[in-house]
Amino acid sequence: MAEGKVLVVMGSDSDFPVMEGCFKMLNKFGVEFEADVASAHRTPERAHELAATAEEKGFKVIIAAAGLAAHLAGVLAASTTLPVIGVPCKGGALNGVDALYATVQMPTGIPVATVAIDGGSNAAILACQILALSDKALSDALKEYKKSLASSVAERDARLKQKIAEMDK
Ligand code: RP5
Repeated sequence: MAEGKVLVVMGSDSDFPVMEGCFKMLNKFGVEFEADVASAHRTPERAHELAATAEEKGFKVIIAAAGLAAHLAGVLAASTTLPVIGVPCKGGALNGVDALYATVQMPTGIPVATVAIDGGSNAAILACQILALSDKALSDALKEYKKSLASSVAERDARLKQKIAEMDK
């Protein structure tokens, strides 16, 4: 098990398909997490409470996922000095662009590290990288993971060259 733990807050359980990749990635790196549903608009007090008590509960990083007018990450960031990673979720008439803008455009003083629309897996990796600053084993595991990404690109490169070589001239 990694040393730090992560609090994952989702605006709705309907965000689960986006966040499944996040949970899988945290599990892959042995990072303990708690997942909660809390909404910036439907349950603002609960959202505030989760963020305000996260540090004393031992969490090191917060990941917040929400769609539509996605104020959740910003609302959580307003109530803590822990790093907050925002995941804008696709959906609604604007297909996630609304959530991206609402999550990323934070005023000075209250930053949210925003990943791509539906970027749940990257949110987990970024959280792991933050925890890895003080966790050598996790840092080593991340380095191995990045090496495996590089080998998969080398394999794709070889496959591409093979396909081109087999094409009719
Ligand atoms: C947001 O509204 C949630 O994060 C979700 O992405 C979206 C729709 O929520 P539900 O109506 O499905 O609960 O607050």
